[in-house]
Order: sequence, then C-alpha cells, then structure tokens
Amino acid sequence: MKIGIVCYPTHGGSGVVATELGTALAENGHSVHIISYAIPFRFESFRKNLTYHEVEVNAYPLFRYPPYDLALAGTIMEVAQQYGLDVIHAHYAIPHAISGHLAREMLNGDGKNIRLVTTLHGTDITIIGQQRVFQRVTKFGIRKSDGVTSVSQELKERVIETIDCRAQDIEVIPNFVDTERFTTDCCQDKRAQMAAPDEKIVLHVSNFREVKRPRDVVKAFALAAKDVKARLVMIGDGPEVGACKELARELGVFDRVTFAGTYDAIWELLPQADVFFLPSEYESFGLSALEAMACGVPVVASNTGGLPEVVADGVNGFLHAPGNTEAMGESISKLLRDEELRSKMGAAARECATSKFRREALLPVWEDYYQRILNQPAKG
Ligand code: GMT
Repeated sequence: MKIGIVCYPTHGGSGVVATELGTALAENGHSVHIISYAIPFRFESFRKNLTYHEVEVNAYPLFRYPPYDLALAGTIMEVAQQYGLDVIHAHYAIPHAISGHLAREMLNGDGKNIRLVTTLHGTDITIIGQQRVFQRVTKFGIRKSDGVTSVSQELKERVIETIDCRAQDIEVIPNFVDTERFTTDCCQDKRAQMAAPDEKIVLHVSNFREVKRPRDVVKAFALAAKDVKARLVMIGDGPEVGACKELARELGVFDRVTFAGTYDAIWELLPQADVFFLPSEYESFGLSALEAMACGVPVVASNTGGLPEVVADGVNGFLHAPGNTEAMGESISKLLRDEELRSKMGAAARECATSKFRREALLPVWEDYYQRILNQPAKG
C-alpha cells in the first residue's frame, strides 16, 4: 500500500504514534510518506520505503496568520498525485483531517479512490474539539473520513457523545510500543547520571501543559520523599515548568528534583526509573505510561480517560482520582519502600506491554483496517 501520514512533529503522543506506525509500515514493505511542517522527532531519515515531505508555509505581509491548513492540503495533494497514494492517514483531527479531505477534493477525479483515515488522539476532541469555533469543523472532518479510529474505548465513547456519530463508525486501535527498543535493561550507565546510588528514581515525562497536572507531580513526590530517599526526574518542557520549580522550592524538595528539559531517546532513561508518574487530568491513552511499562517500570497515574485500559490498578501500577496527590504520594512511597512489590509490578508491567500492546501484534491490525477501508466505496 502507499500511505501518506499527516502528523504534528512535536514532542507529543500523536506525532510519536504516527511516526512509529509509518516506520513499522515501511519496514513491512509499504511505501510511506510522512507529511508535516518539520521532521517529527522520532523520524529517522534514510530508511527504506520512508520519505518525509515538508509543508512549506510562506510568510506574506497580508497574512497575519499564514494559512498552514491550505499549504498542508496543497502538499498532501502533490504527494498523493506524485506517488499515487491509496490512503491519507490524518493523525489528529484539526487541521489534518480537513486538509486531507480538501486535498482529495482538489484531486477531482484523480482523488476518487484515495481513502481518508483519521485517528483521534484525545485533545483534538476533549480540548480543541470543544472550542465553539472548532466543534463543527471537527465533526465535518470526522464525517468526511472514510475511516475513523480512536486510541482507546473511552475516547470512542466520548466521541460518540460529543460528535454525534455511530459506534460502528469508530474503530478502537490502541497505540503500540516497540518492545525491542523499550526494554528493561537498556543503558544502565545512565542511572548513575540521574541519581545517587542510594536514591530511588521517580520519573515524569510530559509537555508540562495544565492537562498533565505537573504540579501534582511535585506535590505527591514531596509527600513520598518524606518516607524514602528519592529523586524526581522531570523530563520535558512546557508552560508549567516554572510553576513546578517554584512549588518544589516552596515544598522544600528543590534539591531532590531534576528538571532535565526534553530528551528524545527516552528509552534510555525509562528503565532506570523505579516508578513512572503520570497524574494527568485526562489522557486518552497515556503512551508515555505504556513506554515506561515496556521498560518494566510500574506506573502511578490517574484513573482518567483511557489510562485504566493501559494500566491495571494493583497489578502493574496504582490509579487514583486526578488531583488526589495524597493517595498518589502514598502509592509512590509504597512502591519505593517495597522492593519485592516494585519488582513484581514492574515485571507485570512489561508483561502487559508485550502481550497487549506489542508493535508486531498491532501492525497487522492497521494493515487489515486500511484494507477494509480500501474495499469500501470512497466517501469523497
Ligand atoms: O498528551 C499530550 O499532550 C499530547 C497528545 C497529542 O495529541 O500528541 O497526546 C495524546 O495522544 C497520545 C497518543 O495517542 C495519547 O497517548 C495521550 O494520552 C493523548 N493526550 C491526551 O489525551 C491529553
């Protein structure tokens, strides 16, 4: 198959999922074209069957806001025409589904057979899709797609509620993890750089937006750190970093928190952690938690969105209501103090990642899905 994948290039789950899927499809012999405004951070150049196409948006004095959506539609159309794409796969509804639809329309007769698949990742429905100005645009993009997938059952239910579409129109295909890259024993030399030998490591990875509740990371850690010698390693960057530093100072734990900024090869750091912590207000899935689990790290997270579909409470981690930092702190402390429990839950986490979310198991699911969509008449 010839597949065009449209995604955001930034450090965020949807871009990671899109790039990893594209890479896996290319390895399996499909011709894959990734379309974005910059190279996605997990994209590796010079791989067989995998090409990157940059969307160029030119500034012009008349444009206060350069029309990215149109530049994207033009680029998708060119790529579709030049390489004879079978499928345009838009990751994130706004604007990718709309630009994909427009590209197909612009191809007139030539575009008739191209199928548009849209994968909903969460905030495109829960945050952007709720903004009045975008609500109907999101609905339109979903209705015009030949296939719509959602990364969790919970997100699917939300979409049905808010977008008013039929259950049979949305396929749940969970995110996957490369369990050969995300392993339990990678890069053990990193541990000594992350913490002192007698310090346990609590790791948080996010884009530090409010929806991640990063201040709760600091609050809960401060509680757990009363009982046990530990270090909190915060990976990522975003609007709440300053507030987190401030809070760490206020709570007297600043010297026990490392704010490391962004780090691309996260599979090198995850196996060094004793606990992975994700207390988000909402996660449609929680890919970072799954990546930690693949590295044999138990997760403490919120019981929100699709997280309970990934983390099994009491088996490979602990889940609590968003904002319940006391309970989260207790769970972290429990795991850090009880090595037997930590290692049992860590092994269960790896087992869950490999049995339910392994890349090799989910790739054929995607291939079958594309094929099914291609066998149906195009919507156009
Ligand atoms: O979580 C983010 O801020 C990034 C966001 C994105 O759109 O890139 O992630 C969403 O998609 C990921 C991949 O499907 C999911 O694992 C995340 O849970 C989801 N984030 C939210 O729902 C907040």
